[in-house]
Amino acid sequence: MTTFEYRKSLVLARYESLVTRPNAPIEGNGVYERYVNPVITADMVPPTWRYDFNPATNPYFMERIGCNATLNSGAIKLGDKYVLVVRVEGADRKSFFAVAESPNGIDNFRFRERPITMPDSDDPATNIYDMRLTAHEDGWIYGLFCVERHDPACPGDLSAATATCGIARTKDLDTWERLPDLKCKSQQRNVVLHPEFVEGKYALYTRPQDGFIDAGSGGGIGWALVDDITCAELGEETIIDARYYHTIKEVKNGEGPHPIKTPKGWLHLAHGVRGCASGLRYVLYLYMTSLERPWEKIASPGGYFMAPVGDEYIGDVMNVLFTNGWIADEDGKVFIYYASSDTRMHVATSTVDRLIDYCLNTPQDGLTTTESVRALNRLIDANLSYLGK
Ligand code: BGC
Ligand code: BMA
Repeated sequence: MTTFEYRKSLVLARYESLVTRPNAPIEGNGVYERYVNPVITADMVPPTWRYDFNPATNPYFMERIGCNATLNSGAIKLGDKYVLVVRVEGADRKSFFAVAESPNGIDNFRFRERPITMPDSDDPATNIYDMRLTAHEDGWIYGLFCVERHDPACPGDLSAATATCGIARTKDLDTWERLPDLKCKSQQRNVVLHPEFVEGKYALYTRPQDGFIDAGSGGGIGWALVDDITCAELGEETIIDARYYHTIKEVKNGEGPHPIKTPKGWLHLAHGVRGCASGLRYVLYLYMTSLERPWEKIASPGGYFMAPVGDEYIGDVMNVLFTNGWIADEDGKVFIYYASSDTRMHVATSTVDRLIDYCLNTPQDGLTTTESVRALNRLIDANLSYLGK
């Protein structure tokens, strides 16, 4: 057997066993279940994207185009398929979007034949990433994502960049109509389209920020109405979920995917960031807003909902969980898709009922040690009296 034949069969066999590997839940804290395996890793990118399959031009069956990571994915249910629009990052640090589909939401994710060719806007980007998908009541599926460019105001600084919200829409996730980027005063990463019209307008969750990295004076997750999504311009932004000193969202926070509509209110999933000696720590949290007034917070469970554990700590950007996709099934099951350390995709499952229970019955962050101990003692008192001790 030639090197080519040997290596080709090895690579294909490894790929096949990875994409068909069954997944299984791990019993956890009762709020959600993690799973034994990640759902998508860089090794699950199709071999035809990485290898030249012609023995004449690739006698060693060497990899030609490396894939570095599969991370922050948008999610949507299409028919009976669980679909992710994955942020795939090449070895060259450029991210692109690619659709991966699974029959059950927890394993057997397979990429479509090609990645998405996203049309450029008038001002081409260097990098695009972190798409939030919204099947809007106007009939389109929207993808809002971060568009990164070198900052033209700082020609001498190679790391100076700008973050803007890119907007595109589709019916099938293959062909996209690119709309103009969101016009606004501040930089924007983490912009999310609400699925319903509000007061006849498109509604956006935003995250105003002073610079490319710093949220600075940007107070948290914002809310804004937009008249026309085909030339979207941000007017007034109201902060609906503020950052606080000495909490999990001291430095930054951002909406994850669009909220899930439940009988008790809109259920939101977001990320919070704090700084520490080893860098930034990204965790996930939940909150709820009113059904009629999605900009009004009605529940704010304290602390994080999910933080990295075990291998999730390790990756390109350590100590990071990030999410921009979840799927709520008709029967109330919820699939939470999250990336660990900017490297791989995982799923966690729960139900709408359990997540609401979590939101309504987890004590709010009292913002001081004294309040935290008070909350603990309330639980202990209730337990001691219930248990008759
Ligand atoms: C990276 C993002 C990151 C951002 C801010 C970008 O260059 O691609 O993953 O969130 O910088 O750190
Ligand atoms: C950001 C996000 C993500 C990323 C995270 C950690 O600001 O927008 O792209 O997962 O940082 O690097």
